[in-house]
Amino acid sequence: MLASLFTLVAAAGVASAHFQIEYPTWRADSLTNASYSQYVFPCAGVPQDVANANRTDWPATGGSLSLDLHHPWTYVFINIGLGENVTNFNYSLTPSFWNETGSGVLCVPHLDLPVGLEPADGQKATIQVVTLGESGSALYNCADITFRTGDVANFGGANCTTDAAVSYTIIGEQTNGTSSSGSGTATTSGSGSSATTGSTTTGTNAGAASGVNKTVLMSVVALAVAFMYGMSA
Ligand SMILES: [Cu+2]
Repeated sequence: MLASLFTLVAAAGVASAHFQIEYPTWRADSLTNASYSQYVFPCAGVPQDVANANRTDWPATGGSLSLDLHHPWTYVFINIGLGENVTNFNYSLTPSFWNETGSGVLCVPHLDLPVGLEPADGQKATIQVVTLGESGSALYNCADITFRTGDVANFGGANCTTDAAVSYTIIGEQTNGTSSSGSGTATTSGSGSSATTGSTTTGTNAGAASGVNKTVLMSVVALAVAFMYGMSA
């Protein structure tokens, strides 16, 4: 039983499902085009000057992000780089990364920009989404944007909904200097219900007592359960 479970986990690592950036619209479809691979850093092998590339106006104070995730769980990192042809994604929109569970749409109504990043109107940039699975191999996708200080068609509110099966927690930064490892905290969670309220969850760490080890353990259990269902379906 254990052996077959590990076989299934290994098979999931090479599945072609991967993920999609729904909003802002990704540079190009990296799922169905055989010449792209989401394993390729930094943008799935989609060149910046690809024909018919998408570029979306996005608020200069930060905006919303919608992902369609196809794996049972993943860790999510979101970075941003300035310019028209970005090679250095040196700003992080997830100073504490996300531990996401469930296959489906995850929409976050508002992502804060890092302190000190105050882009001018018309500043071009690229958002890079990195997801990481159990094997440590990462998947990449990019969405090109233009920052706008004025009105931007707001994707939040009713358009920003998260599937009921999808949720995430933010892995808290370690603040206790006396322990060297294993004492990070997962404190803030997002879900289908909270994602529609427009509340901001990025970067808040309340210092709850539950540890990372418990979070990881629960992910493993959830994964096992997901595969059990898959095997019986
Ligand atoms: Cu995949």
